[in-house]
Amino acid sequence: LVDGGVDIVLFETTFDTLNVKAGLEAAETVLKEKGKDLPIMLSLTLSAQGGRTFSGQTLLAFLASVQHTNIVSVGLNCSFGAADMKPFLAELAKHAPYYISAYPNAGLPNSFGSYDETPEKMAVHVKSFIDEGLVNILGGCCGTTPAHIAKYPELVKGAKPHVPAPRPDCLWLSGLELLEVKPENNFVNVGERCNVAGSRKFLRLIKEENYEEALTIARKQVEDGAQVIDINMDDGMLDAVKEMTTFLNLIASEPDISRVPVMIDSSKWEVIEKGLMCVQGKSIVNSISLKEGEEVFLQHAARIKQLGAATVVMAFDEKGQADTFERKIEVCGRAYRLLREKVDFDPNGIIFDPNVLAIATGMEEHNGYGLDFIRAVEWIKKNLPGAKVSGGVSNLSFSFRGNNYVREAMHSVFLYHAINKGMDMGIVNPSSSVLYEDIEPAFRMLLEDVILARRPEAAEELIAYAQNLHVKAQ
Ligand code: THG
Repeated sequence: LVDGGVDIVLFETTFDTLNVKAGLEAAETVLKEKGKDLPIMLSLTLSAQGGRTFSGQTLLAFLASVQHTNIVSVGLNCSFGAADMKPFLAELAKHAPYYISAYPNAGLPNSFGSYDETPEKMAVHVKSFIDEGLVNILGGCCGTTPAHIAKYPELVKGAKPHVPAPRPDCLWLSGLELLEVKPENNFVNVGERCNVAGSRKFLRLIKEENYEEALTIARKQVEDGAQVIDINMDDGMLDAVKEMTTFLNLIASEPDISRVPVMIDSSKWEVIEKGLMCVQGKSIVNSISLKEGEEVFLQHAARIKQLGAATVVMAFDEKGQADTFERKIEVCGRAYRLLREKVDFDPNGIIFDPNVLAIATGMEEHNGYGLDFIRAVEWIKKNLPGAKVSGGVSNLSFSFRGNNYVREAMHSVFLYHAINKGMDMGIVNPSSSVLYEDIEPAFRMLLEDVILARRPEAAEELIAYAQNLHVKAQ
C-alpha cells in the first residue's frame, strides 16, 4: 500500500486488539523503512450492545492497549447504525486523545441481511454526532450509498470539529478492563501466586501440565482482590517461553481472569518478548535493569515501548543489586534519565522496584533494608516525576517462612509506611488478611521498630517473639 502511494493507512473494522497491535507495529516498521510519515487511522467495530470489542475489551481498555502507537484518529465503523453507535462514540470522544471518526452502517440489517435506513433518516442521527462535537471524520459503511454521503456536506457547514481529549497523566494498564494507576486510586495489589519460584503448588501444577488447576490459582487471586497478576515461569526444569505463552493464551480465554492486566515476570528477555506478543491488554514487564549495562537496557526499553507495555525497572546495575538508600537512588536516578533521554519512555510507565530485601535474618547488616526501601520510595516520588514504585513485599519476611501470621503482620506494617511515602503498587499475596489496625499494639510497635530500624535490638526481639509464637501454636 505504501509503495502504491496511499496517503493514509487505515485499519478498519478491527475486532481483535492483539491483531491490531501487530498491524500497527508492522505499519510503524514499514513506514520507518520507507522513510515515510503517513498518518495512521484506526477504526473499531463493536460486538452487539454492551459496547465491547469482539475480543472482550471495554473501549477504555482498548485505548490503553494502543496508547503507545502514533495513530491520528480512532473511531467506529460497521457494527451498528448511527443511532446505536452514538453512546460508544461519545465515550471514545470523551477519553481518546485523538481525532474521532465514524462511519456507521445504514441502520441495522433487516431479515434479509440488507440495510434500509434512508439517507434522510441517517442524516438526522449523523447530525447529532456533529452538533454534540463528537466527530472529526465521517463516512458510511454497509448499506450506505453516494446518496447517504451526499447529505453530509450540508450537515458539517459551520460545525465545530471535535477537540481531542488530553493525554492521560497517569499510568493506564488494561486487561479486558482499564486500570488507572494514580494517587486518587488506591494502592494496586499485584497477585504473586502464579510464580513457579514463589509457590510450590503452582510449580507442581505447571510441571504436571495441569493448566486447568493452575488457572484456578490465577482466578482465586483476582477474586481475592488482585488488580494485576504476576506470572513467572522461570525454573530450570521448565521451558519458560513455552509455559509463559501457553499460560497467557489460556488466560486470554478466561474473562474472569483476563479482566485484569498481567505482569510478565522473567529474568529471560526472550520470555518477556514472546509473552508480550500474547497479550491484547496494556501489560507490565517485570523486569529490566542496568545489570548488563546501558546498551542492553536501552534496547530492551525501546522494544517494550514499541510493544506497548509499562515496565518494572529493578534497582540493579553493573555493580550489582542496590541494597542501601544511596545505591537505590543512584541506580533509579540513572535509569530514569536514560529512559527519558535516550528512548523517550513514558514516565508514567516506569515502575521502579528499589528491592525489598529480607530483614531480621540474624545478620546485622540486613537490619536497615526495610527503612532504606521506604526512604527510596519517598525519594523516587519526589525526584523522578511520573515514575511509579513497586516491590515484592513477601521478600521482606523470608526469614520467617512457615510463620504466616508474623509474615503477614510484617507486610502490613511495611506497606502502611511505604504507601504513606507514595508506594504505588506491590506484588503481594492477595489473600493475606492481617490488617495494620488489628495488630496487637505492643507487637505492632516491635514490628515498626524492626522495619523502620529504630532500635538495634529490635530484630533479635522479633526473632524471639516469632519463635515463641510458633512454639505456642504447636
Ligand atoms: N520484585 C519484582 N518481581 C518479583 C519480586 C520482586 N517477583 C518475584 C518475587 N520478588 C515476588 N513474588 C513472590 C512470590 C511468593 C513469595 C515471595 C515473593 C513467597 N512464597 C512462599 C515462600 O517462599 O515462603 C511460598 C510458599 C508456597 O510454596 O506456597 O514468599 O521483589 N519486580
